[in-house]
Amino acid sequence: MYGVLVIGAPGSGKSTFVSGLSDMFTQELITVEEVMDRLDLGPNGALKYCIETLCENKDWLLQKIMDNKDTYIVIDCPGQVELYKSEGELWKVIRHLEKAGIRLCALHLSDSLYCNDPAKFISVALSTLATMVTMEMPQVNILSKADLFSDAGTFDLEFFQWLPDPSKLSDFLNDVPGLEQYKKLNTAICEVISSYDLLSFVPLNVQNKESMLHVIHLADRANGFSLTEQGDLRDLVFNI
Ligand SMILES: Nc1nc2c(ncn2[C@@H]2O[C@H](COP(=O)(O)OP(=O)(O)O)[C@@H](O)[C@H]2O)c(=O)[nH]1
Ligand SMILES: [Mg+2]
Repeated sequence: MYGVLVIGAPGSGKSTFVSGLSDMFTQELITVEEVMDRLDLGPNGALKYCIETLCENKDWLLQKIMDNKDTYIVIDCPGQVELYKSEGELWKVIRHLEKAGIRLCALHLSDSLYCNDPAKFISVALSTLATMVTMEMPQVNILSKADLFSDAGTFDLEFFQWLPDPSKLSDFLNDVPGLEQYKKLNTAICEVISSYDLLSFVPLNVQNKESMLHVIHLADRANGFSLTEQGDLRDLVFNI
């Protein structure tokens, strides 16, 4: 079975994207609202409690997924970045599903609004990179709400897609009065991004069918689903 995990900061457009793909919703095990009410917790504490409960019930989740064989799974994840840590509950749930043969990839959404500000974009790039490294699964990075992107800012959208030279962004930061003193730090941060050389982004506008299809196609390639439709991988190799 194949599927995608839709992740990214709150408000980045995860639920909108997921609802464009499917109209099914499962909140059978536990909900944040219920936990907030019953245990008198705030939204973040309740979310942590829910993820811990899900982790304790990962066999239940696996069974639910297996009951729907031949279904493509789309999981709308919470946006709190603290959930995406190595060996954390979500990480354990994903490893559990992978072990059972479910091939997942992550679609990481970031709001393209942040491209208009180099400091914000650097922080988006760092958190995207951190998720790639900690979650240890194929990841497609999306710049959501591309229809709202305006290139009146620093660079056009193409620059952010391939991120050829993040040090260009730190040049902008160094020009901001008061930030000169952080020049070395900014340069070092940008060097982290370029030395990993893992980041690229794909724009997404959920109102545009082609844009949605393009992102789905990339996810299918990342989790291997597209290979199943084209037959055995060895056929592909031998036919070249
Ligand atoms: N213009 C535009 N707005 C979008 C797009 N995707 C999501 N939004 C809006 O962004 C807001 C947050 O989206 P939501 O899906 O709730 O974000 P989530 O917190 O990541 O699940 C909502 O008001 C959506 O209507 C998009 O592609 N274009
Ligand atoms: Mg949401």
